[in-house]
Amino acid sequence: MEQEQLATTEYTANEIQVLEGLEAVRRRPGMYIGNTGERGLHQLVFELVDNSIDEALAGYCDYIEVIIGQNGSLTVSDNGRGIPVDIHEKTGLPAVEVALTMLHAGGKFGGNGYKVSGGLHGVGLSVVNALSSWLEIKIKRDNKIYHQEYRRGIKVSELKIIGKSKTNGTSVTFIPDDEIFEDITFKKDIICRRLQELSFLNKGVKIVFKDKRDDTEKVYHHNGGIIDFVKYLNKNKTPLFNKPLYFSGEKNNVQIEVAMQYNDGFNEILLSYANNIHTVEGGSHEAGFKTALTRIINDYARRFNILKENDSNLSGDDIREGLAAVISVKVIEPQFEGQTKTKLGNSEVRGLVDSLMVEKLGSYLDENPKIARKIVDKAINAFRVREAARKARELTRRKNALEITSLPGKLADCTHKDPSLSELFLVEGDSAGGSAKQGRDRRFQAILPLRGKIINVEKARLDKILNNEEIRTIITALGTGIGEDFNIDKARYHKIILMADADVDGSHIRTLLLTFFYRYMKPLIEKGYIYIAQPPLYKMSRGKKVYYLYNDSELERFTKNHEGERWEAQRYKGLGEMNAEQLWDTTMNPETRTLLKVNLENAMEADAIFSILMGDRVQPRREFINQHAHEVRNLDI
Ligand code: 0RA
Repeated sequence: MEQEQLATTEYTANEIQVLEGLEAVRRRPGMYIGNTGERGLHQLVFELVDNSIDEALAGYCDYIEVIIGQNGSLTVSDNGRGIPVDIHEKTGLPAVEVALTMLHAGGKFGGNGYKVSGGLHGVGLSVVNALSSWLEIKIKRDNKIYHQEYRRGIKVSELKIIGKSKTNGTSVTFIPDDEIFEDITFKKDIICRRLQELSFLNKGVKIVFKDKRDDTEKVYHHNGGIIDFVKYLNKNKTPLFNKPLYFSGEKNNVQIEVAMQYNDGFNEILLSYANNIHTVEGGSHEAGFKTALTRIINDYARRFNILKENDSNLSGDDIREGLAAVISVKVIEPQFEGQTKTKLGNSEVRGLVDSLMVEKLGSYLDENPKIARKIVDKAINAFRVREAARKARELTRRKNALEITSLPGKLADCTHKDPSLSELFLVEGDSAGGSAKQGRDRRFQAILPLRGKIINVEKARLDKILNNEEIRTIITALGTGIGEDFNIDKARYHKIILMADADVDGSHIRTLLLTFFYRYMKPLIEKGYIYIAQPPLYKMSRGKKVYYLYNDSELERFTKNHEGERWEAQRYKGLGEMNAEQLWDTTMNPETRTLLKVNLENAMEADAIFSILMGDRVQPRREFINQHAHEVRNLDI
């Protein structure tokens, strides 16, 4: 009797613990997945994919399938060992049930855990379960198929055997909870971009994506791993040599991989990853790579007398001009630091990457003197051009000083001088510029109309870029200087708002400006000073009632809600079609407008896309635009 009661109490305690755990996730989803918007929604998918990738890293899985169902569900399947189903001693429940219902369970079952892990370290499954209105799991193991279903994290069936199977694997299908997420529509391009990245980072793993909503399918499979990644980054460029350099090794339990290839352009693309997580803010692995590369190339140039005794050393920037590189490390206990937790902190990694580079790049250069020579010559050329650009810049600066650093005539400045309160609108076209000047609140809003051609910074060097009229006007208006002289403390505005038409030309100008800021004034993006204005696409009016609609889904909703009523619809083709008052009401008034903040991550992610859209080889660009024509409006944000 006593024993029975004890058992009941224990069971209840367990159950309470489960409910409390999942309730915590449901009450504060942001703590577990960041937010409940588009990002958080897709984080659920990535948590599941990470689990399967972990199984692949452990060496038991080489196939992952991600399927968006017709009903908006999402399935992640793999051919790993299958999540264990045996009874977990402490709870008396099947291990898989523990993984699905208890926070911090999963991942490391009985010491069989993985060496390295990204994501939430195995808490992912229970978080996805807690935030799903429905979830089903199928496990193939021990020649059987097991099955269980959940609603909002609570089981609605016991784990049951529903069939036989000769193969092993795990398959999870879920529908995100519409009580939690603002919108539960999965976005194909967000998912595919990450799957492609994972397939580069985990060579040999085949990742298949299927979208049953429109019957499309993509296969990501790279036996070349990050070598293929680098080739992809250079896809529309002209490489200096055919095969990317590739170095890998394991040191002190840290797995290190580096792939790099130069192109004949001037930009640097360096992507670093720790445990499959994109370390946007860099960290010890990136620092080790950069310092080692600079030192090794300088040593080589001196050893072969390409740099003479009196020559100064080549700088890191010179040596990385035209470089596309990917660094991927896998660390047992990664420490992520920095504002966005995307900076690798483990300090020992720096030296490990450095010594791998010395070993491998050092001997590579000795064995491939022709390629070594090309790399050194490229850096020396970069050094000379940089010197010339610096002189040109000094000239411009002196010229500016003579002009008493006067602000550009086209700029309608604001009266406030406090940058933290001031906004600068960069407006496409004179007519919209005119309306913006009339409509603005002149106390804190400045207007700079852009009319001339903005130079494509992807194709030109700094000295040439600085000769472009529009770019110079922008630099002067911002007050920050540029490149090495850039000083964010001198920014005259803390909101810089790009305001362009919602058409092809507008998106072209937006892309050019974003590329320019990204390449030469990156701190503006890092600090969150750059915004994109959101002008309405439609005006609906009926008598005195007026509504502005900002995208097609708003139009769809509006049409549904006002069926049978007679509304007059106007589609705005450009900002110029709005008068000053309308422009203020819809796009400029801080009380009513919406602005899109540009962050480094979306700018970074867009990087390969920037290059494809802006780069110098025309053919891949055409292919890209044809393929993605319908998405291009979103891509340049
Ligand atoms: C722990 C132990 C074992 C497998 C897994 C976890 C596992 C988890 C997931 C999540 C998605 N796919 C997965 N595949 C495997 C296996 C233990 C054993 O068989 O010895």
